[in-house]
Amino acid sequence: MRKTIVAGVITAFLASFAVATPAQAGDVIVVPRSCPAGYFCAYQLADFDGLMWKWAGDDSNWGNNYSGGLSASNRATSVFNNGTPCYKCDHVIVFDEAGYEGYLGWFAPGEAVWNLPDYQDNKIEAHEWGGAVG
Ligand SMILES: [Ca+2]
Ligand SMILES: [Ca+2]
Repeated sequence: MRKTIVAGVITAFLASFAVATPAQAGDVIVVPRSCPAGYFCAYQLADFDGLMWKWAGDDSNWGNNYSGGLSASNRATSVFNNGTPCYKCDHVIVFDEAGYEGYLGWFAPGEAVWNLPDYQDNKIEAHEWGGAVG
């Protein structure tokens, strides 16, 4: 009986830990249906929430792309690459500054990041489609 109680406590502890832990590789992320096929979408808040900006092509300056009266520049906290698979043109490369300056990384086709890491969060100001970098 005592062993059963201890096991129950451990299970409860692990369950609470799992809930508090951010999404990890292998977790199922429910990608946003609001992002049309063929588009790269950026969201104002984590978990694909808040305002959304979307692009089918490249954009060297997010400063003139508005949603809800706000430009996309330095506002993306989650992103979804819903691009159509194609050779060396389905990855989204993102930049810290307009004019494709300040490389920040890339997102593979189908990749959905529900909460960008600090070095990308609220920093993206331009993107272009291409192949994987590095
Ligand atoms: Ca633009
Ligand atoms: Ca920036």
